[in-house]
Amino acid sequence: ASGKNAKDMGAYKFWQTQPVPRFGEEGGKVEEGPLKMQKVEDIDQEPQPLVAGFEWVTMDLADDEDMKEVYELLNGHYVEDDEAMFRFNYIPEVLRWAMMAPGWQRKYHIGVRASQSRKLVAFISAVPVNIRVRDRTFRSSEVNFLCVHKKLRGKRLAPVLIKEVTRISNLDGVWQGLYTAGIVLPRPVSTCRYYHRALNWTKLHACGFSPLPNGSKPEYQVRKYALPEATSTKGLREMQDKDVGAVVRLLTRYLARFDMAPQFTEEEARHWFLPKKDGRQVIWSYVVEDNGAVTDFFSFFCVESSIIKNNEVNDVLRVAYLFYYATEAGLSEPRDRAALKTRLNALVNDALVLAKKARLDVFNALSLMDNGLFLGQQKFGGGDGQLHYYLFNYRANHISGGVDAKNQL
Ligand code: NHW
Repeated sequence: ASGKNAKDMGAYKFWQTQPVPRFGEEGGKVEEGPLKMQKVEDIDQEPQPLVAGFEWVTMDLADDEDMKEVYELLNGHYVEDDEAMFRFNYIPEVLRWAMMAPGWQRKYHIGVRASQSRKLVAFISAVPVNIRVRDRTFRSSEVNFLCVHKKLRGKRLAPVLIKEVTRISNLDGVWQGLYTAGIVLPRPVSTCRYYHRALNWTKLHACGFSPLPNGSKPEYQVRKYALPEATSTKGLREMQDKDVGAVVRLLTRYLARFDMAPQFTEEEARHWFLPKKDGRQVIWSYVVEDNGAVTDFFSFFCVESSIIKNNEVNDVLRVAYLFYYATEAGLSEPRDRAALKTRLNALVNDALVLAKKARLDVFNALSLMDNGLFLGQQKFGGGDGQLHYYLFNYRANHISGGVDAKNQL
């Protein structure tokens, strides 16, 4: 997607100067750890100057005016699919959820303004996250919402923004970064494929998201994706504040199965999973309670995508993304895959029912965690998109479980 031969490091004029693993070094096992060691006192106190006519700003997302500017930049210029049919529409509730997570600081909401017009023309952000890679856990900056106004593309502004979020992190003693992207950069630690499950097939078809398969009829598709009115898992209910401790413990045990995962504190779990009561709902989380014990947990969030037609936006798709989940119900031992498969299918089917009730149009999931156990059975179809996971200043052996876990899918 980047239009470059992924093997040719020389083509990455910026990335070849950064502490990231290079292509061509994939083979064999490497010792995992930071690529470059530095000291806070060696880090520049001031940002790199911008070209004439532009200046750095920190945005105040608690301020409605600043939030509106960030929203409008992203709404008009953030990620689109290859055919420019859809573009993410991160509403302020989602932006607050994503960028004001525990430990957030305003200085990580970095903008660039045109000096004369005062217009916000570029942005990058980060929140802190404790990430475990196999048996080592380290603090890192999770970088997101890198965006440059369409009229300023190709002018090497992105590297300047990336260096600035790196500098701010370094001054806080944070030396590692975590980020995902649809494009290939040096060098993914893991790669996942997107899967989609129609909830409202008629709307997905009308906007060009879901083609009518050869030989099929619209009514067959509608019937194929029909869902029950009510959930079926006994003891399933919305997650509440009193569940936070139990959910963190359950999730920590479950995520231990995987080579890379965030480590949630209770405060973080409260933020990421409990629905806020004001504004539009962003996150949905459910638990199964059995005799007073939380045995299962799942969550999904919603991000809208604008439907673009002839450069105009008239409607949005409401897209659910499967978020974290964990289960121990009915498992005689944690690696009991047959029991796990049955349970996850029941839970994810309930998640689909709940997402449909919430009037979401499509449910997305990635080829990660144990998703291979239910994607097929729950009628998810493989999409065109891939998501590459990257670590900055950390050498790690490749993490499978994504697209390369074919036996699961
Ligand atoms: S991925 C979404 C990124 N945003 C979009 O796709 C929005 C639409 N596109 C744009 O706004 C989620 C522009 O096209 C952007 C590039 C701004 C993407 N990640 O300024 P130039 C995230 O937000 C490299 C990293 O001329 P442009 C995660 C590209 O390879 N690098 O391009 C963000 C080239 O370098 P090369 C990317 O089109 C993670 C250089 O930028 C990239 O005007 C950031 C060209 O720059 C991407 N998505 O603007 C890294 N896209 O070496 C964080 C392009 O090939 C690292 N490039 O010559 C960690 C930092 C924290 C460390 C803490 C210690």
